[in-house]
Amino acid sequence: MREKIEQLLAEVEQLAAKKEQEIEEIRVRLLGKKGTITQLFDEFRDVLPEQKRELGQVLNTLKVAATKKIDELRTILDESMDADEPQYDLTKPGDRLDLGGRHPISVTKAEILSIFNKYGYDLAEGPEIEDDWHVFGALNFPPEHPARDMQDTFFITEGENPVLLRTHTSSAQVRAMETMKLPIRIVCPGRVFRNEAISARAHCIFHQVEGLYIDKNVSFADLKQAVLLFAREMFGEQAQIRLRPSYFPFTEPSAEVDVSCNICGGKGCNICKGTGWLEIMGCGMVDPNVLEANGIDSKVYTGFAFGMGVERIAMLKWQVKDLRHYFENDIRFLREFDTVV
Ligand code: 2U9
Repeated sequence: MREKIEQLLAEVEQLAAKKEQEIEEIRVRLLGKKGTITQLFDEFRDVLPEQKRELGQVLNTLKVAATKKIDELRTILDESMDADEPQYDLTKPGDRLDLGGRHPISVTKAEILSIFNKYGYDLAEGPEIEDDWHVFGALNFPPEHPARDMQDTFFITEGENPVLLRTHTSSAQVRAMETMKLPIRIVCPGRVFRNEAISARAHCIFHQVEGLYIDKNVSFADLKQAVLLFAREMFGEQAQIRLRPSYFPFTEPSAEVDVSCNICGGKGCNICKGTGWLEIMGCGMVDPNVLEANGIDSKVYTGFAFGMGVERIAMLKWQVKDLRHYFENDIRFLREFDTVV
């Protein structure tokens, strides 16, 4: 045993290592549970009592020497690492990558567009910065209409035909009427701007999708069918709709569309405020004044139009109670949706 201890002492003296992994291997080989030195301590139990004192001393010397050597090797390695290039531990697990995902408003907008695309609607887009004619004039807004007021609209310039931020995507539909040949069947998505106080139900910036269909013999029944098909694709096969009379300058007759509440199935709950119905959009037959203002003969052509707020549709679909969540981009909120990885 003594010979073995002396041999190991000499070996310990010569130990060298270039990597942390090599040092760890040395430690395990000598001092680990089944290490050579640990085994010598096991064998020491069977040594004759008269040899115990002397052998015990050298065995302890060996253990101390090995421990000291391993510490030394670590210090040398640490110092060399500080001086050299940074060392990389390729065995370390990688950092978690937070991949981005699509915002729930983008997902909802894409879903709305894909439904109408399936029914033959083309995509049409227009500028966010517009003039008075495309936002109001061509859409039958009388000069004294409140939307033309500074209180309701963000104006960039003043004067005869002011420059302003569009308050609806109808302006993009006006531009489409200027350039496209009839019949027209389009959907216009985009951001719109209204001079409103921000609350749980309103924001000064929001997203709309509007639709327009102009052809010969387009009727209110066609409009009702288009709205019903959309409601069923968006809210489920069981969805019912109802139309309530309304007023917009650009449509006559006009209606607000409600869908049967997808939470209580129409029985009445706190989401639908006990009514069984949720308002999803507005619609109507394009006012003949609008057709004429855009060079379309209203005796030959008729059309329907509809408009919806994307945030509102997304709130109803996912039961989000406060619109402001969509603008704050809190990752905890966004992760609630399947759209963020
Ligand atoms: C043209 C002619 C008519 C678009 C329409 C609505 C009804 C409507 C609102 C829904 C909620 C706006 O986002 S909201 O506040 N919109 O109710 N929009 S019909 O009518 C048009 C568009 C273009 C040439």
